[in-house]
Amino acid sequence: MYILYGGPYTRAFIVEMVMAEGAIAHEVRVVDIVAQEHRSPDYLAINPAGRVPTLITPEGVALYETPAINLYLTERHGLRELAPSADEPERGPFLSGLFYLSNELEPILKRYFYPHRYVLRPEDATAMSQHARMSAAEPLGVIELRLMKAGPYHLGERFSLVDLTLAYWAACLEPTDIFDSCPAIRRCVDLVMGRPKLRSKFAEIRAWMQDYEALRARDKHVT
Ligand SMILES: N[C@@H](CCC(=O)N[C@@H](CS)C(=O)NCC(=O)O)C(=O)O
Repeated sequence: MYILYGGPYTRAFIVEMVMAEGAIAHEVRVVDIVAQEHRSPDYLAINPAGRVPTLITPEGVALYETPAINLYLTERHGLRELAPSADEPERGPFLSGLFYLSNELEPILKRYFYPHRYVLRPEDATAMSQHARMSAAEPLGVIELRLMKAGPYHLGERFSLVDLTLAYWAACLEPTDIFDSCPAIRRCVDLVMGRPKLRSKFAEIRAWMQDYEALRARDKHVT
């Protein structure tokens, strides 16, 4: 049985959605990042990076880095619908799309959600968050162009893990107007959010994002 260290406010939900799509049995152990549980000695012994998620395989190996965990699961469980295999022509664009999200978009979102970590003076945190919000427009613009050209999904008519990952970030950013000028992204995300196996997961994300925004309004230094 897999053990997924994750829970609310974290991208462990992307892994949970892969598990849901593939009907993969697993146990979730909640790591409350607001309560700093990801920095506890017990959790650091499992993942010294102090980041969530961590997946423990049935063999007891600890895996980290969300796209790596997801690729591992899709390959191990033959989830061809989520990830084209190496002999399919879509494999290259699939990997490019997935790595683009993790290398270009996600670091900017770190600055958006945790601005206090990137400034020398606490009073600059709001400006850092606003700057990150503006910077996100660049990679989102690239994704928008790709989807306009080849959509509705990253791989045309074929849904994949890239779209699921994008939809997770879209759900986290829903309280902002960031997608107002990205109709192709909106369309892709709406299609993903409407998938029967994922609907309830996105409802959960929306609910905890409301709590998270309320926490951030009270304390900009959440985590
Ligand atoms: N590159 C890692 C990043 C993991 C990550 O930053 N997770 C967030 C939750 S979404 C986290 O652990 N935040 C707590 C912190 O940064 O202190 C991945 O893709 O899994």
